[in-house]
Amino acid sequence: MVKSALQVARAAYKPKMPKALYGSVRIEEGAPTQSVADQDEVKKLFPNTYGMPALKFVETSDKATYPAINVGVILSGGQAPGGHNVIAGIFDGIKNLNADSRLYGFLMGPGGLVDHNYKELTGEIIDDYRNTGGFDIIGSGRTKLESKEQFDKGLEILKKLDVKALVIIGGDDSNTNACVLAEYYKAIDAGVQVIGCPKTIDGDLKNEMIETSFGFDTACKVYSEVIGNIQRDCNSARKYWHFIKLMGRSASHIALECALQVQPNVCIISEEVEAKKLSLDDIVTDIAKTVAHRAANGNNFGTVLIPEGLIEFIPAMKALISELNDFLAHHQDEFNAVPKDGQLAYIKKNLSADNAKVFASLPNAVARQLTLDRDPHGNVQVSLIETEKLLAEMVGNKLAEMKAEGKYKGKFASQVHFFGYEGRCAAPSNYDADYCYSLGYTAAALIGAGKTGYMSSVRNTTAPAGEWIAGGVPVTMMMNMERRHGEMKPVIRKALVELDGAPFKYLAANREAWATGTEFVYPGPIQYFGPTEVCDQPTITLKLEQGK
Ligand code: FBP
Repeated sequence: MVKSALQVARAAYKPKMPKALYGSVRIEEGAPTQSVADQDEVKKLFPNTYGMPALKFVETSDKATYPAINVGVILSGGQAPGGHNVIAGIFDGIKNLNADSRLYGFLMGPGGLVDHNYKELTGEIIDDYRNTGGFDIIGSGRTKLESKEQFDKGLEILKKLDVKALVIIGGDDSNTNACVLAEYYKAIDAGVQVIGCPKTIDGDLKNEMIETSFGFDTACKVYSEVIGNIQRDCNSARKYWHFIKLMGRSASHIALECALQVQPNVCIISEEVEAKKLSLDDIVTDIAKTVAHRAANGNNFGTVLIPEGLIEFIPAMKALISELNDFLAHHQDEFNAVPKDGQLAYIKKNLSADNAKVFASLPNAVARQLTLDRDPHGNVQVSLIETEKLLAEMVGNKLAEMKAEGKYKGKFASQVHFFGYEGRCAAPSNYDADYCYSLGYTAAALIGAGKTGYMSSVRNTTAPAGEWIAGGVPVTMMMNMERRHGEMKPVIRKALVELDGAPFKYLAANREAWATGTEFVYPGPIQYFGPTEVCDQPTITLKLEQGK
């Protein structure tokens, strides 16, 4: 395999870890925990894994000995930079417990466990993937692990390989399923521990014990680099408005972090749209006013950042999507059987009057995108909805109206972009390389301590890595009950942008100046080698959240 010069240099990088993890560790237990909401329901569903204490690893001089252990690992869902380092951390961590421990990777996501597709991950294989982006070491997939049949099928191969612990690296939905699996294996005394790791570029798996999900840092840095380049381009040619949609599912964390990094003219935050009950027309009018204002100063160019989940947060659209989700959950086959040219009419006919009206008001392409298959967790695949085109077109129309009324003089030409896949497999930043390796190593320590139903947790990450705090947080602690596929289910609560949080407040305090002036920042590419202030910075979101 030919490797780039940077890949060769990065292979030699030794990720930094919390100081406590370098030697032997002792566990400090916190108080029993509660789920974030719906305590009675969650407790009933997880009688064996509910209420466990949060854990913290501290250094000890006592030397413990551990038996060799076989561990399995699964990558679940969308790629996020640093996944390979989580696996390297698990590998080194279990070898540190006992040199005869072995690691098996299940291939192409949770489906690999159910279908018994796996490979042993040897030291040689691991070395090839250290500090690289991607999930290609074993592949990833979106199969939802949820049925007893799948769990039992998985157990067959775990028994055959003598695997005593399984690490599931995934987002909120995958970690919810990891917890259901932990509960089931504990209930039947299967002798298999299950540990989760917080992955997702979306940044929406976070709480007081999980500061950030891995991959968010690198992905935002990659998008910010490219948005910065676009800003410099548009500030040079001065003839385009760029409408840039950013991945992130429902939450606007990625759009917000990129805005903090690049200071665009406009950044929409879905959570604010919902709170202020803004309509699509309100959003379009706001952008058009900014365009007109800049045009009055001779600036017929600018940037608009759009979170990919926006459409779900416009109240009228939210109600429509919720009814569509429930309806399609029960009538998917019937819908699929309707000829393509009759599908929109079929949906309209089956919706309540208000929602049918909203549905009918949408451009056909967007209406069709809303009816596309849900992902295996029942979510609308918002990345497929072309909001950037919708907004660029609607702003153009609004400006034409304003021109006719004499309220706008200027030229409007737009370019649209969607950034998502470009950043998901980038080589991890030093932050993600260190954080991921530490998460993996912590997972190994949790396994050594015999724990199950925990998520690996590494905190205090705005401090130098040596001062990071490693431990475990019971997955049930993050759960509440939500409606999925038309039924109430226990799920990890998604962290959305908090409008009273420091990152949003910073945006709100500065956005007017960014809209009217041209205060673009050009962050440039991720740096791996060089001064700490250039190479080892966490996201601005994290720094503001921690008052740094
Ligand atoms: P998860 O980390 O939650 O799996 O998703 C990350 C993500 O990149 C989302 O931002 C995006 O909406 C989705 O995956 C796209 O899915 P797919 O990879 O299936 O196209």
